[in-house]
Amino acid sequence: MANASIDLRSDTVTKPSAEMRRAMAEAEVGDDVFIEDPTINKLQERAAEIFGREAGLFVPSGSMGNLTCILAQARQGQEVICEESGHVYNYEMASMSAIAGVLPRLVVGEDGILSWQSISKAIRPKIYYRPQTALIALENTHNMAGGTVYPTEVAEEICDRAHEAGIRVHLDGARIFNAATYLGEKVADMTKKFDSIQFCLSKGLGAPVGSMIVGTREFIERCRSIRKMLGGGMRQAGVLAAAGLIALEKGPKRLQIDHDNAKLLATRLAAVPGVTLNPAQVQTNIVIFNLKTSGWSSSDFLQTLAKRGVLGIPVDNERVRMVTHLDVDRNDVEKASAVVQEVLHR
Ligand code: TLP
Repeated sequence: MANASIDLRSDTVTKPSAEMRRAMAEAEVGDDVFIEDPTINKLQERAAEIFGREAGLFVPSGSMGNLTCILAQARQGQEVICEESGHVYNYEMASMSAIAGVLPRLVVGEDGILSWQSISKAIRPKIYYRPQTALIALENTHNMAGGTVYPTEVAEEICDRAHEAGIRVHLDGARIFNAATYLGEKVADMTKKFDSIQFCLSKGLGAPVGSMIVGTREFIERCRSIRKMLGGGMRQAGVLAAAGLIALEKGPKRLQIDHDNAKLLATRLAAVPGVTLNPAQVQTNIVIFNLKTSGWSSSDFLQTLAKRGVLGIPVDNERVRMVTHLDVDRNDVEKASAVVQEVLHR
């Protein structure tokens, strides 16, 4: 599998560039638990600056970033509102309940996008014998809805109204730069009302490892203790931050290429009988299509595809996800689409 030539399973599969590897080898390092790694410090300052926040914190993964923010903002027995197909609920090993002791309260979004109207119905009344809503977690872009983007005014309304109700709002912004590219807006402007933000360096931006949390200095100091509690206090992690800095500076500038490739992939796939997909709904770098009318299950289809050197992942028994990234180009997308056509119509 790993030798397949066109890997569309995720934008996490990218390999660090030669420039990143050089920077990693040459990185100035120190012990980050003593807050003495200059490269980590620089990455954290730069992330905070880009998001217009006081401080940032490097964490090993997006999952740890989300959990850290939940632990910092919700107590055991409280509720966290999240979208039904959201990552934090479906793909993070139930950490919010297993570790943070909170109850996820699910709301169904339209293409993954929640509104204040849908959220407000799930907010608990302030009665002492009912669990209390502490936090709302939004995901932008929304992964399993196919990389969909929150209009900034929708996210802002949720933040404003939540704050009026005494509820905090977390952003799982694993792919927030993809959302920014789609909207043509700055991440600082799009996210200014959120209480906490987690974004990934290791997805479309191309770093081998790592995510960032940004927020107020006080919030980040709290997160630093929680990160240590979770086992995420790292030592000479500047070797990772060196790649992260390049990802942060250069990654966002090329995301439009991934979006164009995803659109092309979607257009080609939509033309294949047996594939149900509306290319107009593809906003960023994630393409999800349905095979129901082809008679194939997603797992049989993907196994057959893998034998021909194209990889995707199943969303469920009928749906398949393919993600474009910096290690695939237009030509790869054309080839992958041709292989899909071939497999479905042998
Ligand atoms: N997503 C991965 C898989 O876990 C599905 C992927 O291939 O897309 N938030 C969102 C929205 C994510 O998509 C992911 C990873 C995470 C958080 C977690 O990041 P990591 O993998 O660094 O823990």
